[in-house]
Amino acid sequence: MPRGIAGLSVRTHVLLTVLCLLCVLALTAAGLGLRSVLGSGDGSAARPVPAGPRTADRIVPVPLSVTPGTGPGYRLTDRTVIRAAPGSEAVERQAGEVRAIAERLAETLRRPTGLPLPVVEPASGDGIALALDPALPGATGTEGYRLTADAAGVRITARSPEGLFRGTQTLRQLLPPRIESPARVADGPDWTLAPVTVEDRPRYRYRGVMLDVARHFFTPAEVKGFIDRLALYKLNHLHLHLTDDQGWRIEVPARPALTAVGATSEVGGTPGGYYTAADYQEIVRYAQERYLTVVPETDLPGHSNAALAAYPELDCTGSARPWPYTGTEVGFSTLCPTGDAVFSFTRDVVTELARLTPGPYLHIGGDEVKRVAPAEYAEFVRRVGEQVRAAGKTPVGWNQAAPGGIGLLQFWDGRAGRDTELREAAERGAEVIMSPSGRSYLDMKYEATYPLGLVWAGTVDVRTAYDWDPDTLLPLRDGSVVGVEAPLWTETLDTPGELDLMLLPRLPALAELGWSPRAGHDWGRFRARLAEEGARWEAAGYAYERRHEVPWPAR
Ligand code: TNX
Repeated sequence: MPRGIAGLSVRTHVLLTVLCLLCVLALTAAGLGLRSVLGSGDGSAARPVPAGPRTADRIVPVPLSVTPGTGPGYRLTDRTVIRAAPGSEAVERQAGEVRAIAERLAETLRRPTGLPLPVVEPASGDGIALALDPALPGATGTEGYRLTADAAGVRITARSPEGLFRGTQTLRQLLPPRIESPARVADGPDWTLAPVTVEDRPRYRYRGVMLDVARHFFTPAEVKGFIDRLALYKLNHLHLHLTDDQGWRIEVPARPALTAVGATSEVGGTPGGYYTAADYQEIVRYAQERYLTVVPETDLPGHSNAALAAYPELDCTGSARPWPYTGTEVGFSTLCPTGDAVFSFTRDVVTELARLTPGPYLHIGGDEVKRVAPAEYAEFVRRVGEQVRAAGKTPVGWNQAAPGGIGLLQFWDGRAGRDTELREAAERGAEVIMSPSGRSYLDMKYEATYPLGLVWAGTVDVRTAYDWDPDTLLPLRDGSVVGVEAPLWTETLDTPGELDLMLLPRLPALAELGWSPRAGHDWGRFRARLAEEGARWEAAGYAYERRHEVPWPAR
C-alpha cells in the first residue's frame, strides 16, 4: 500500500485533510458566532464604541439576573427629577440616608450632563426613583436591589440604603461611558438607559481591596480617589495596611514617637507621612458614604521596624535596621513577643484604632515573623486578639495567625504546606477571606517585562486574576470562605496613576468574583464587558492598562 505523509495511507490522508478543512470551517463559523456573543475578536483590532443606548449586558460585576425590556428605554432630560422616597416605614435616619444617596447620584450625573436633576420627595412622577421596600424577598439581603428602567423612568428598590447605593452604581453603568466625565460633556450623547430589569445581590459578604500606605504613603485625597474606583464595582471593604518596616502611618496619641519618628520616611527615602485622627476619620466617613467599611491593619509583631525605630525598647531580639529603613526586604523585624511592655504598647494601639474605627474589624497582621518561636508567636497573637475583642472589635489576621485563635483569616500564601494551619482553623470554625497571591495580588506584574510591580508570586494577567473560584481554590470547610480581597502592596508604586495601572483592569475581575453568582462566571463574556469599561475610565481620567487579552474599543 502506498504510504503518504507520516506513515498514513494516501486515502486516509485525503480523508483527514477533508475532515480538517470541515473542522476549520466549522470552527470559523463557531468563532464568528461566539464573537457576536462576546462582542469581540481577539483584542488585536480595536472596535468602535457602539452608538445608541447601552445594552444591559454591560454591567460589571455581572448581576444575578438581567432581563432586557422593550421600547426605547429612559432618556434623562431637563425635566428628570431624582425621587428619594424612603417609604412610609422608614425611620428618620434611613430617610436621611436615602436622600444622601440620591444627592450623591445627582452630583455624579449633573457634572457630565449639565442637567438640573433636582432631588425631590414625592413618590411618583417622571424620573429616577430610589425607594426602600421591606417587601422585597428576604434573599435580597442588605446589599441586593432591583432596578427597572423603561420609557417612564428608572426605579431602584432595596431593603436597605446600602442596596440602593449598589443599585445606583448599576445605573451609572447603564448610561454611556462619558457619564463618568468630571466635566460637562460638550455635544453629549443621548443620556439614555436601555430598558431593563435587574435583580441583584452579592455572592459573598466581604469584598475588599487592600492598599499599602506604609511602603509609600498616600494622602487622604488620594485614598478617596481610590475609594471611588472601588465603589463603582460594588466593593464593600477597604483594608488599609497602615504600618510596616518603612513607616507607621496612623497617629496614636499615647505613643507619639510612632509618627514623630516612624512616619518620616518611605521606600526609596522620600518623606512619607501619616494620618491624624481627623484625616483617618475623614477617610472612614468618605468610605462609609459609599458603603465601604474601613479595615485598619497594624502589622504585628513582624513588619515592625518603624515602631522599633520609635520605641527601641520593644526590640529584644536585635531585629531592627537603622532608621530610616528605605529598602523592601520583608520578614526581618519583630516586636519583642513577650513581657508587659509589648502588651501595653499593643493595647495603646488597639484602643486608639478601635476608638477611631466604626467598622467591626481590626486587622493585626501576623505575617512573615521569622525570628520568633512558633509557641511564642501563637501566644502573642492570641493576647493581641483578646485585646481587640476587649476593645469591642473582631480581630483579623493573615493566614499565619491561624494558631493564635483568630476567627477571620486572610489567606495569601499557599506555598508548600503553608495553608495546613488555615485548613485546620477553618475546620474549627474560622472564616476565610481569599487573597491568593498568585491570583489576587494587584502588585504582581501583568507579565515579566512589565515595569511596575513584583513577581515573587508569578505574573498575574487579567485572565489569571479572573479565572478561579474562591470557594474551591483550597479544600476548606464548606461555607468557610466569606469573601475575597485584592491586596495592592506599594513597594514599587508611589503615585495614584501607578495605583490605577495596577488596579485597572484587574479590580473588576476581583469584584466579579466577589459579587456575581458562580454560574455567571465566564471569561469570554467578562472580557467583552470589561472592554466597555475602558471608555468609562478614559472619561473619568483614570489610567489603565490596555492588556492585549481584552478587546478594548478604539480610542
Ligand atoms: C508579602 S502578603 C507580604 C508583604 C509584601 C508583599 C509583596 C503579606 C501578608 N506580606 O509584606 O509587601 O508580599 O507582594
